Amino acid sequence: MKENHMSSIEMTTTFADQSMRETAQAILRANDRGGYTVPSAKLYPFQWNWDAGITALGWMCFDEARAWQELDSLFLGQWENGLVPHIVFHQPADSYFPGPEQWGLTHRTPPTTSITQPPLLATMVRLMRDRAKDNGLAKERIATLLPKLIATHHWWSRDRDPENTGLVVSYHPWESGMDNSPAWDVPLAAVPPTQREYHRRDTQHVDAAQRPHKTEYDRFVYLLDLFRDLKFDAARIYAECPYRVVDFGTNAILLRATNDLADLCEDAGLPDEARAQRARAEHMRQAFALLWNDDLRQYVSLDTRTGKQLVVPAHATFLAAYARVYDGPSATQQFALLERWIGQARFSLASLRPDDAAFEPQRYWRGPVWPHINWMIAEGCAHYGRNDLHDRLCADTRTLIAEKGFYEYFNPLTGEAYGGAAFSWTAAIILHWVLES
Ligand code: 9WN
Repeated sequence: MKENHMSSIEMTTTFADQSMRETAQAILRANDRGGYTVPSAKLYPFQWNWDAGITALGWMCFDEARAWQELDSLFLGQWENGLVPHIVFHQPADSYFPGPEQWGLTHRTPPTTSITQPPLLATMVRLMRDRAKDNGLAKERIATLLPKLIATHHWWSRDRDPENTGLVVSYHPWESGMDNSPAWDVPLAAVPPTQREYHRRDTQHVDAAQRPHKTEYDRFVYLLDLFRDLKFDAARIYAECPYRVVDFGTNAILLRATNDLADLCEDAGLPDEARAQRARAEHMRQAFALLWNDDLRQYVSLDTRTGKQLVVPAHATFLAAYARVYDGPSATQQFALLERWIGQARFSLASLRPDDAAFEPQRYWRGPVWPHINWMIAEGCAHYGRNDLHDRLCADTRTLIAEKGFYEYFNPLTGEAYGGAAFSWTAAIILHWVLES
């Protein structure tokens, strides 16, 4: 008689997976504020742009209607010019600085910030479409979302690349989503510190050693006041903002999203728009040559105020795989670099190369492992046939979260968990990626 017995190892894995799945779903439900998800209850009590995109992927694994709603909620904050803000303040909360009253935009409904975040939404929509079981619902939701996505991409080209260089600029480190990366140290030093008093809230929730320094916050605040003083005028900000950086991560994410948007447009019977997006993607891809650094043998960001590259070994370089920019030889060389980087810490992937002098394994974007970036880089590795690297990133992500909890980021040397607990995109990454791999 043939029986379908699981081995004890398989059973343990299955139970562990089941419990991770249940925890991840429970976190998303607990962070749901009625149509949008907060990244972490106290630390980040509003809806964030790129968090929403990744969190929607997580919802998609068990509640498709709710997943689409996440994006609909985010787009309630979209500006008339196409900008999708970095935070949408759907409801008040006093546990975060800078809250809605700080940005000069409380007249908007809902209030928002005046900056944006890495533009991954078109890619998320495409992945959601590919995963959808309810194809009718997906088609209907995409029909509503598509004009909004197109408007965002036009805004990026028009407002953030007014000289048509093929590369878009960021005006605030928060726009990179990698807020205090050592890559921003030099351009941020050119920003004057604010002279006004302000009261940070993040260090009430998280140990200050895991967060940016006051010198950085003084400049973060100066910049947000500047945007309000310049009346959010794109041309004036381009001309006057002291911080104007081509962030490699943002550009790689935008390149990928532009190609995904073109595919969505083709599907929707918009061939002219699809063609325009593909042409833009090709223009971007060619411009990436300016971001290659021969000493580090990796991609870096560029300070457009000085024309100088920001020569810092940040892990954003590996988003080039997610953006599909490698040819054969560069893929081989970059994956060899990735292997060496992985070899320098117990858990991958450190956000800064661990042998760099600026490496701090506990401080935010200056060393720690971030689960959602692991997924994006691993996705790129798998695309180029490097399933070994994909699997290593995935296994480390699983171990860190299984052993330490659903935290915001982790120490690559010790595995210690940091930042916000019960974190939404960490839960989403477990559902969308780790449990599916
Ligand atoms: C500022 C919400 C956001 C993420 C960013 C992450 C952190 C905010 C902060 O949290 O940034 O936007 O106050 O530190 O750096 O990537 O989107 O999770």
